[in-house]
This record gives sequence, C-alpha cells and structure tokens, in this order.
Amino acid sequence: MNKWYDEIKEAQSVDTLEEIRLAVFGKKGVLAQEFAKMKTAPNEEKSKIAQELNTHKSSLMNEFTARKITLQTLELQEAMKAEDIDVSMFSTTSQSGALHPVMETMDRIVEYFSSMNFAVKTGSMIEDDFHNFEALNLPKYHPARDMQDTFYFKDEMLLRTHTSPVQIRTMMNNKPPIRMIAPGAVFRRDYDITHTPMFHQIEGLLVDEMGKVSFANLKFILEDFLKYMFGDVDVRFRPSFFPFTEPSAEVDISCVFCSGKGCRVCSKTGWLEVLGCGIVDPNVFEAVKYEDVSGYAFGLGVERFAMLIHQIGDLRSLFEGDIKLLEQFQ
Ligand code: 2NM
Repeated sequence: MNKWYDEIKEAQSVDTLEEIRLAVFGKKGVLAQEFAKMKTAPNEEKSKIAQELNTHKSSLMNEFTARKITLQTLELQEAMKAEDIDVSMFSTTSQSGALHPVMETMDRIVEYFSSMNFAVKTGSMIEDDFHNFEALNLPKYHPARDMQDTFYFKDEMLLRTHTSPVQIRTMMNNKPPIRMIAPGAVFRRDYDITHTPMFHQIEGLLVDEMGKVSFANLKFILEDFLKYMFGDVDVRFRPSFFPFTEPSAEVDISCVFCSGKGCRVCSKTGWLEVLGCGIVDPNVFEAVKYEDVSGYAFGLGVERFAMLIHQIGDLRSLFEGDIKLLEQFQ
C-alpha cells in the first residue's frame, strides 16, 4: 500500500495521475482487492483491517487531490506560456483596412449634398408612431402602412422604417427655411435577394417660403446629383405615389450595365430605378405646424447605389462581412 503514496507524489502529469487513480480507487483497484481479501480473514482481525484500509483510503485520496491541483496548475501555466501572444510584435503580413462599400457610398452622397449646403442630421433608430407614420400623412389603418412591414416594440414604439422622422423632428424644432439630409440605418420586415431587414437610406428635405420651391428645382438637383454619382447617364422621372408627397415621382437612370440597351439587371427595360421624390404634402406641414411654406423631399437606398456603382449582384453579400469581397474595396 505504501508505494502508492510515492507513486502519487511523483506523478508527472494529470494523465499519469488518472491511471494511478484507477489502479488504486478503481473497481478492480488495490483498495477494492484488499477489501475483498478481508472476507477470508479471521473474524477478530476484520475490524482492524477495515480501519487500516479506510485510513489509507482517505490519506491516499488527500494525496491524490493535492497532487492533482498542483499538476493542473502547472499544466495551465505551461499552456498559457505556449499560447502567449506578443501584441507589440510587428507583423510582416499586416494590411490596412478600408471603408465598407456601403459607408463609402454614403460618404460620397453626403459629400454632394453638403457641397449644396444641405445640413446633415441624424436621429434615433427607435421611434414612435407619430414621428414615423402619423406626421407623414400615414394615419392609423392607412393602407400604405402595409407597404412597410414594421418591427414594433410595446407602447407604439418601433424601429424606424425610413429616416423621415429625422425630417419631422427637424421641422418641429426649427423654423423654416430647411435644407437638410438624413443618412442612417432603417428597418423593415423583409428578407430576400433584394431586401434585408436593416439597410441604409438617405432622405433629403428642402423647405422655403410658399411659392419659392418648385418641381423644376427638385428635378435640377436630382439630375445633377445622379450625374455626379453615375457619370454621363440619362435621367427620367415617372409619376408615382407616396403618402408624404404630392405630386410624387420615381427617378430612373439609364442602365449602367448595358448603357440602356437592355440586359438582365434592368430586366431588358434599359432603366434602373434609383430614387423616390416629390413635393411635400400639405398634411405633413400641418402636422409640424408649418404655415405658408412649400418644399420638396426625396429618398434613396444606399445599398442599391453601392451595388450599381460596384456592380455587386446580390444585396446580401454586402452584409456577410466576407473578407474576400471586402478586400476588393481597398
Ligand atoms: C421618399 C420619397 C419621397 C420624404 C418626405 C419627407 C418629409 F418628411 F419631408 F415628409 N422626407 N422624405 C420622401 C419623399 C422620401 O423616399 C423614397
């Protein structure tokens, strides 16, 4: 029995110690064998043998536990030493990072409108029913609310479905004239090749005295902007509908992939839809208590612009963080 004390003390690894544990305390270990021998010993000696064996059993267990803790600590220290990383060391393979193509596109759009004296405003991604819908001529139960399926919290709070609440808050907190854009993340319950539940928008708003703002002004700035972004493209305005503008239009550019000849990307039409816009509906001005003003507004999806500029086929690839895609935008 005594040799097992030395074996435990001298064990050099947790694995060896485990082998010893099985040899001593296991079902067929020495302790079990010694207890088994007891059956054939003379009756008067049984209690003495049992006492001795039990003393050994608990002493050996103490030795075992102590040695196990020592060995585990040593092995952990060795592992930590082996896996140590010197964060101050220079890497020969270091590469510089780059802006994500969506952010780069957003910066370029903001740069254009800043140069045209539009202020850049941001707001909260969590909004309430009034600022996201009601004030934008979208009363409760208005059918157009179904157009944007919304993520709701309790108490009529929600994730903004567009950046328009920033325009509403800006108008409520400032006197006209207004000349602003609102870039930022927005959220809709949508997920397929062309829709992600979070994407980025830039909306613009210009408000001035009644009669000073025309659709021609809107047409001019958007045409100029689209040529700045896409080069020498054709631009056309199609009548459309938005609850917050009247009249409203959607804006197309000639297809940047086939120069308007017709291809897969433009569904053989030769045109790509890139913007929505219009003259701000009087009901919006009434909601923010503006009087005797007129204005124009527009909105666009930044991911769509990034895809057209960089010829990216699947919108979802912009959100995967795949280094092979991102490396191409150094
Ligand atoms: C669009 C299209 C048309 C828009 C309207 C407003 C506001 F707050 F002034 F009423 N902000 N943005 C607007 C108008 C947005 O996005 C496709």
